[in-house]
Amino acid sequence: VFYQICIEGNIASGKTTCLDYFAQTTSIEVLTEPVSKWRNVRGHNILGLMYQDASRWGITLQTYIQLTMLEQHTRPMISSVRMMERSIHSAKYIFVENLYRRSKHVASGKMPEVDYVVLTQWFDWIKNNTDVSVDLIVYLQTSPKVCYERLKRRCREEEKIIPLEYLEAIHQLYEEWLIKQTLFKVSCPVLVIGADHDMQKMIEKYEENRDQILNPYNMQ
Ligand code: DTP
Repeated sequence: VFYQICIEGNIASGKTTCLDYFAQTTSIEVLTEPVSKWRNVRGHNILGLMYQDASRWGITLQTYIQLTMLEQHTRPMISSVRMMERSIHSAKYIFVENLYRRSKHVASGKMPEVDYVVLTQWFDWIKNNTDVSVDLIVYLQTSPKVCYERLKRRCREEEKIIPLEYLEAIHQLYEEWLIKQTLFKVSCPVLVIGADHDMQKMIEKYEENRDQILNPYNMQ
């Protein structure tokens, strides 16, 4: 039996710390988000381009992210448990949705309907014809303000122009998807971990939740 666990949460919610903890203290397979690929597609930084001009580059980035996520989900398992950072599901249900939806938030309503429809048809085809299923979602729940502070501190070049409103919009969608469960169907258990704390406290939380995370069927 294979378990696939996805770590989900806002930008700078601490997913990397979580993945590092499990990579260092267990023998499970840990896949980090292929963000370096998005920053260098034969020399093109499409993540940076998207942050500068979401209307022009949204579809380009999302098409590519969908491909890199599909690669991650369908890669042969090398151990019985695999943990990955985000998923093809959050790429679509959170980030594509945010680009497409019209709201007061920055970067919302920036994707033309036709781009959204084409991406959705690709996504639906992938879901129906390949196995991108997940056994457990671990949701690192943060407040957007805390993420904003962390983002400013880490100073990643592309992210300098991200306003608080963007993190609030992403947060809202995550809450609708995984807590209220009104956005899209969630077909696996969700473990929510409050993640506004410092690193030391977060490690303690991962220790506390370790067995439950590593054996998702415990949750049902
Ligand atoms: P953490 O701080 O939680 O460890 P991170 O290093 O911030 O995680 P992210 O998962 O937030 O890593 O992703 C890195 C960057 O890519 C960040 O600027 C958000 C952006 N990003 C991720 N997925 C998408 C997507 N589908 N569409 C647009 N941008 C995305």
